[in-house]
Amino acid sequence: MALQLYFHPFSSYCQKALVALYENDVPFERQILDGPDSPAMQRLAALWPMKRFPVLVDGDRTIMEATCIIEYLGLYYPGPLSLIPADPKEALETRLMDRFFDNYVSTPQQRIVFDALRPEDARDPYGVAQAREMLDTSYAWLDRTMAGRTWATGEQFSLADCAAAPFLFYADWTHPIDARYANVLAYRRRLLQRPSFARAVDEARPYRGFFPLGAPDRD
Ligand SMILES: N[C@@H](CCC(=O)N[C@@H](CS)C(=O)NCC(=O)O)C(=O)O
Repeated sequence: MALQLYFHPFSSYCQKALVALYENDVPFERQILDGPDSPAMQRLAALWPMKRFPVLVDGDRTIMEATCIIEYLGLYYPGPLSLIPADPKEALETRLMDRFFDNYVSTPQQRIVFDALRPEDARDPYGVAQAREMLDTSYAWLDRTMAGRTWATGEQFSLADCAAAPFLFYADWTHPIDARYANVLAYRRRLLQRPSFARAVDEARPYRGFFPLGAPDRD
C-alpha cells in the first residue's frame, strides 16, 4: 500500500515534509486536508487527535511531526540523497539546525500569524512583540552562522534545509528580513531555487489568499 501524506499545500510544516519527499522522488498518495469538515480531516483526527499536520501513514503505522517523518523516510524509504548524515556528529549538527528553524523561526512566525486570526478582542500584542523580537534575534544569529555556508550545515542539503525553506519563506512575509542580513536573504533565495521547494511553493500558489497578513506580490 502506498504511503499516504495528510497535509495542506500551504502549510509550512507540510512543505518541510514535501521537500524531503520530492528530493528523493518518494511516491505517496495525497490526502489533502481541505477544511475542518473534510473527510481527510476526519480521518486525520482518528489517526492523531492533536490534528496537527503533516502526518504520514505507512500501512498500519502513523508517523507525526515533520522532522520524524523525514527521519522515517530516510530509514524506510532511503533515496539517493541522505537528508541526515550517516556520521553521528554531523547528524547532530543537522538536528541542531533543524531545532533552530522549528523553535526560533517557525514558532515565533506562527505566533504572529495565529494572532492575526484571533478575534480583535482576543489578540496578544505583547506576545506578538516578543515573537518579532525573537525573529530579529534569529535572523542576526543565522546571518553569522550562514557566513561561508551554502546550506544550513555547510555544503550538503539536509533535513535542516527542508525546515529552513518554508520557515524562512513565511518568516520574511511575516516579519521582513532586514537587508543587512545578506547571508540569510541569499540563503532564502537559494532555497527558493531548489527544485523540490520551488515545486512546493508552486503547488501552494492557489492558496496565497489565505495568508492572514496579506501575501506580498513576490516569490
Ligand atoms: N510540531 C509539528 C507542528 C505541525 C503544525 O503546527 N502544523 C500546522 C500547519 S503548518 C497545523 O497543524 N495547524 C493546524 C492547527 O494548529 O490546528 C510538526 O513539526 O510537524
